[in-house]
Amino acid sequence: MDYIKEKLITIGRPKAEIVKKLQKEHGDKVVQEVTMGQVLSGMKGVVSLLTCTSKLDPDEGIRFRGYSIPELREKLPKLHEDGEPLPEGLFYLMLLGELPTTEDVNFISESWARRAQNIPQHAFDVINALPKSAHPMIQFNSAILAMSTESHFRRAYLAGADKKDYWDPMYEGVMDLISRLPIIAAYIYRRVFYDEKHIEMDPSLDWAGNLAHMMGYDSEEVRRMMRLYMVIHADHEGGNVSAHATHLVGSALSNPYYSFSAGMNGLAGPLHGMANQNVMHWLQRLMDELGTHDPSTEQVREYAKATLDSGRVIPGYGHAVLRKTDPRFAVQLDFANKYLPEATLIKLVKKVYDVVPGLLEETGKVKNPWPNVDAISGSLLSSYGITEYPVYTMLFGVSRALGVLTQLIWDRLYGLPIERPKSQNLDWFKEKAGFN
Ligand code: NMX
Ligand code: MLT
Repeated sequence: MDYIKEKLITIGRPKAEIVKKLQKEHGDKVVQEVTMGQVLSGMKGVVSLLTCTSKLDPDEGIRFRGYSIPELREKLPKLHEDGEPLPEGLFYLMLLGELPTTEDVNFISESWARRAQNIPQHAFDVINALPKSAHPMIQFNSAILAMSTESHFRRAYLAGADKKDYWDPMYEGVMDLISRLPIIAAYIYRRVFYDEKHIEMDPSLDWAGNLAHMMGYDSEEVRRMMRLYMVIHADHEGGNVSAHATHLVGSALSNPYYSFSAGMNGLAGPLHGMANQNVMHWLQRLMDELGTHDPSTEQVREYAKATLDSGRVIPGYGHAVLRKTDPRFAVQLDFANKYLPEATLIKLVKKVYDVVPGLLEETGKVKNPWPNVDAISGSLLSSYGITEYPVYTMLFGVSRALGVLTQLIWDRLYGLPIERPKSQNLDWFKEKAGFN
């Protein structure tokens, strides 16, 4: 057993005991009152999930095991003094709840590079069977499902593994799956946009650096940006659509490939991860319609207003939980101000930031008028030469695997049961409201 697994089980067993004790001895404690409004507006604010990897505060934003994004940038191991933290370190932190050393990060990096070697050929065959015009998320998800033939978890379950040991094959599957996602994503990218001229992985590189390399970007600048992108998209507590869907499907003891695939189907929705692509279409259309890359603030305001007047959302703005500017937006803006102060798209993003919150506030209904992570991420990628918008959500997905799959290991460590909330029909709600 590798030392990460040993640590995990040492930390995990007592916590699993606590969960059992809470269920058994405190099962009748009332957690909160739930209103009809909450149920009918997407269960907002209803505490119904146990998640340990990260926690979201409406004003402050995300904390991973207690650490904010600026703290992670300071404390997680990096390859270079002025670089960005390695996602391997964030994975370690989310899994074990403690900051990793450089040796821990190297161990994970090497383990992922080794595990990445064994992708079954049929995963690539499945991708190749799809038309190149199929959205990268379709290709990505098909490959994820195809790789489930390799599931350790499924094999262990069929072999009659003890329930308390489920976390172990889950860990193995999660490590395999995470290690392979950059290869799959880069393969799809090069297939669709670079005439199938694929680039081999370089096992000496880190996980995010390798993704940039296999996509065809070998400068240290792009690798640095990719490390940041992979860290900030990794997790957003348990209730977001991709995390919740992964967790829900996992609760049926579906293997990590099935579970993550469910999460990725959710991420592909325009109100969730696909918003990063839609922001770029929205900005592109703005520039095309106005015939300039440098519109005036007034022109941006009119364009945004026309979007709202036609009953559409402004992508990249608003959030189901956040009530302030997303710190993931802020950190990308900082990064862009430092490394890309003259980039046209970043200047445009700033103009949009100047006018859209005010317009959304004027609608009187938008709960959070501030930008979310997607308002700038595509412009950052594009400014570094990764201009193919349809791959942006897939890159989000590669990163999101770190958080949601770590939580899946913990779900099995905790021994969480199948999830099955209660539903009611409209008459029941009418009766509750006292309708005749
Ligand atoms: N532009 C226009 N209208 C909006 C926006 C926006 N950006 N955000 C919210 N609204 C509307 C929303 O459609 C709803 O309208 P109605 O009552 O007519 O149905 C009203 O404001 C109230 O919605 P909220 O309670 O503020 O937001 P909710 O929690 O329902 O939805 C989002 C949250 C994120 C889905 C929503 O803000 C949105 O659609 N944003 C644009 C898409 C986006 O950027 N998604 C990415 C989120 C982050 N991620 O990566 O997942
Ligand atoms: C996310 O990163 O998952 C999004 O910001 C959506 C959410 O948290 O609901």
